Amino acid sequence: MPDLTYHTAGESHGPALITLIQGLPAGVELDLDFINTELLRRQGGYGRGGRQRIETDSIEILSGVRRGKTIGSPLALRIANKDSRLDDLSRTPPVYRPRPGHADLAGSVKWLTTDCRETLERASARETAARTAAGAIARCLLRVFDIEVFGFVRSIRDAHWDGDVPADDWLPLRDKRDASEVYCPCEKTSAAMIEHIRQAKVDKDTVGGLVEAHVFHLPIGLGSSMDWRDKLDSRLAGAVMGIQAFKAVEIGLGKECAARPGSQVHDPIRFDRDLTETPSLGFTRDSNNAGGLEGGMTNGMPVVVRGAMKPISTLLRGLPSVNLNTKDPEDSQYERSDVCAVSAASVVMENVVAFEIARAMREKFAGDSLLEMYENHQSFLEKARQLPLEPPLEGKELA
Ligand code: EPS
Repeated sequence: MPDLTYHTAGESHGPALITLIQGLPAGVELDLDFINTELLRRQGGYGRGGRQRIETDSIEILSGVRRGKTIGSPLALRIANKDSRLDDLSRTPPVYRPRPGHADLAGSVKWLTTDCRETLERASARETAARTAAGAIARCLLRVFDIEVFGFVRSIRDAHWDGDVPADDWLPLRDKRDASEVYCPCEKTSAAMIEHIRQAKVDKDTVGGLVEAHVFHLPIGLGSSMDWRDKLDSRLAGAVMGIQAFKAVEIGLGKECAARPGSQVHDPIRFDRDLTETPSLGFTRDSNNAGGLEGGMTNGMPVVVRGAMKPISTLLRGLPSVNLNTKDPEDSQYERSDVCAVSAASVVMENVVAFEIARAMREKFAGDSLLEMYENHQSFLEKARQLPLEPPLEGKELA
């Protein structure tokens, strides 16, 4: 079974971020403009700090690609850090006063140091550029199967957009999102979100929010119910919780399920013969409370994942803390940071979700080349459309 995986390396102020992807089939055409546009979007969003004015993130491919297409070998890429100064003690001094909410305290104790910088350089959300690149590359593969991912900001503090994302008409929402400084598809809610961020800046505070990703045109049966490790919802949750500063993940209706009776949670199943040629094979639902996943497998409805990002833990005004060398009470140290990075997080989530979907597609359809994978996909859909493949066994003599 080909396992599509990736690793990242790199510190926030080291020379570069590195992504290593393994398990891509040969023949995937990389759309560099698309990948770099995702990196640019990740750098944006109202409320970002000074770092983004220094960097212009773009990928340099080091291996795995020939003439613009993957060749089946490990794909390595590099994103340069223009603000590279990790060893310059005057510009990148030690940090002795840990920030509540950041990795500083736990990491310093874990790695037996009082200099939080040893931890924070890697814990920094700068690393999400490397993950965004991995996801954007995975999307070049997903595109061949018409699978698309749409991520946006659902809320910042109490400014919440409660609009729907219709599976058959979501593209206008993407345009609206792209016109919003905070990546929310509603102008009015965007204005309220911006006001929260502006006020937080005045108060030397920070704000968090909810981000959401929808995945369209998925075949039924990605993931598996056979082992908890293979459940796609479990893997998506892990990928999303792995994003810096995320504190909760929901699929579909999420925690709201717990407050409703079954009749108001589970999505009634229907069949529409006119839709048999679509990836849902004709199965439709009145609602999508399950968020496209039942038993850890895709069910033909869009996959809907929501993540909660806490406010950035670097506050300009500091928070009560302790000097790790003296153990005396002192406020936490300020490191250049963002007032709000929820918009950026929506891009990161969109892309890490895409990577997990691509991974599940590789598992189900395998193939060393894209052509083989594509044919496996087509042949599966064809067989699934023909169900039942054998006459039912009921009433038959089993000789
Ligand atoms: C980030 C780069 C960082 C931070 C931010 C995200 O750059 P610097 O530390 O040089 O200002 O702005 O990091 C964090 C939010 C964090 O928690 O460390 C980026 O490129 O996204």
